[in-house]
Amino acid sequence: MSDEIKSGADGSANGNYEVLHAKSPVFFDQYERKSDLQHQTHYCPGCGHGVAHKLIAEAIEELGLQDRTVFVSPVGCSVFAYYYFDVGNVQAAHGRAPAVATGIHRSCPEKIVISYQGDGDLAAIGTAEIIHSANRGEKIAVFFVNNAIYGMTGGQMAPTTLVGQRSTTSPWGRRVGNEGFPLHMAELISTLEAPVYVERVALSDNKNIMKARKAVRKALELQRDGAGFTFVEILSPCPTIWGKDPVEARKWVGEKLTPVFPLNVFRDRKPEPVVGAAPPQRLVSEVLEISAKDASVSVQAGQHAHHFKDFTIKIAGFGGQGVLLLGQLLTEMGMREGLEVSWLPSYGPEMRSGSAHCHVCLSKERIGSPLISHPDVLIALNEISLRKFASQVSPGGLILYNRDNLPTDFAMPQARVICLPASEMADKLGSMKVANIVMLGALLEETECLSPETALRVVETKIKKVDLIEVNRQALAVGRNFVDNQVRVGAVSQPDGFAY
Ligand SMILES: Cc1ncc(C[n+]2csc(CCOP(=O)(O)OP(=O)(O)O)c2C)c(N)n1
Ligand code: SF4
Repeated sequence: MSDEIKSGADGSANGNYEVLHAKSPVFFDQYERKSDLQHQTHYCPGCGHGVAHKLIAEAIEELGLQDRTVFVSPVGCSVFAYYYFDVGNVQAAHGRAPAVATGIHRSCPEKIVISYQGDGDLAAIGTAEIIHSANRGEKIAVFFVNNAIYGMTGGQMAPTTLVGQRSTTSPWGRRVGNEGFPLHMAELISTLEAPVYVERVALSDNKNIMKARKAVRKALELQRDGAGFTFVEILSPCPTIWGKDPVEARKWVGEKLTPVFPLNVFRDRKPEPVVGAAPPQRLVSEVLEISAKDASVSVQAGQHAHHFKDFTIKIAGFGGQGVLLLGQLLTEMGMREGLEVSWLPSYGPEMRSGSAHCHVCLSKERIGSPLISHPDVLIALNEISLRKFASQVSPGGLILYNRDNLPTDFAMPQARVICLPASEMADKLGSMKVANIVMLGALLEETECLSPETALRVVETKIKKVDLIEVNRQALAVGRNFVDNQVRVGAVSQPDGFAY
């Protein structure tokens, strides 16, 4: 990708003029996240997304906002905006970009947060999110790329599809009696009180692209000034799905889309002073209930030697066995010991009795994905989980199984197995509920992945009922002792570990 092309036969400026094509530094030099063709975008020729991206990148650059910008990309053809923009990037679930942007801006108010969305994303699945974020006056810039169709999925009807326009889901053309009228999002948003700036522009010709450029810049300027919610609707060509060449498609924006979606500044005003107090901002340590006392323990616990770069644990059982809670305890312990952590729960609609599992990563480095294919440890709280997940455990990994023995017909996996009747042990302590804490004790004793002192502290913070704290302490100790005794005594040792 060359930054500069000089005119003239000899390759240098010919004295009359010099043509410069500069790539905004807000775009990456090379699109390394793409597997091939890393010098070009994934968009079709003539697609409006590329132009909209360029206008946004230029405005970010001109306003000097690159280091402060977080770009929330949608689901749709622009799902991969993070391939291109060298800013903070988050990719939101379909339609949820304004909600994600809200969270980002509220927790990092100094950031310039962009929600970039197509018409299927914003005006169909995400109608609630856009209306409510606009109504709350969130300080985010929304760029709404309206190409009157679902591009990415092959041309289904969008809320903005024109009356009579054919799509794969309206093959005879959109009929008002059946599919209703096109939604005019800019007009809708401008009926709300909070938004400060709402404009519709079109990528139909150079003159209108220059107007779009100004609108994009203005929206970002207002974000820089902390003014409030800004919304720019960009009528945009989708040559591929419309079945037109890029030139025809651009013309179609001007001739067909613009009459239905008139270009206008619908709102441009100073924000009203906010009535009522802003919601209280609480410290993260307060929200997590980490007191000064806990913080001092976490410094001590931070001295625990972690004999791993990363350590992954899968916990599985029935809902109600404390599967998810055990995962949360481990991640909180990891956090307090200064590790990167992630916790990914998975459970059915049932609150109790259905199967549940969660993935926990503890790492000294940033975690790429919270999903674990081959855990170092499986904690199987029931037989179904053992049968389902044992084969996933990394060779040389560990399985903690909540029974005296493995099922007789169970093929030994390539992992060490410790069978401990955690539920029975918990029952003897007076509460079946602490079987998960017995397992935690066994895990800590066997792997030394985290410090038992941190475990105690976290359990004490999490358990609200004072009379339950003692039984949890005992459960932790019982789990640790079980492993300790077995190892010391040598128990029934098997060639591939100790299963008994
Ligand atoms: C929850 C969910 N529902 C549906 C889909 C399928 N889906 C992916 S993109 C898309 C529509 C995208 O259209 P639009 O927002 O107009 O963006 P464009 O591709 O035209 O830029 C749909 C329905 C999905 N990925 N997730
Ligand atoms: S399908 Fe349409 S919106 Fe998607 S990249 Fe191609 S031209 Fe752009």
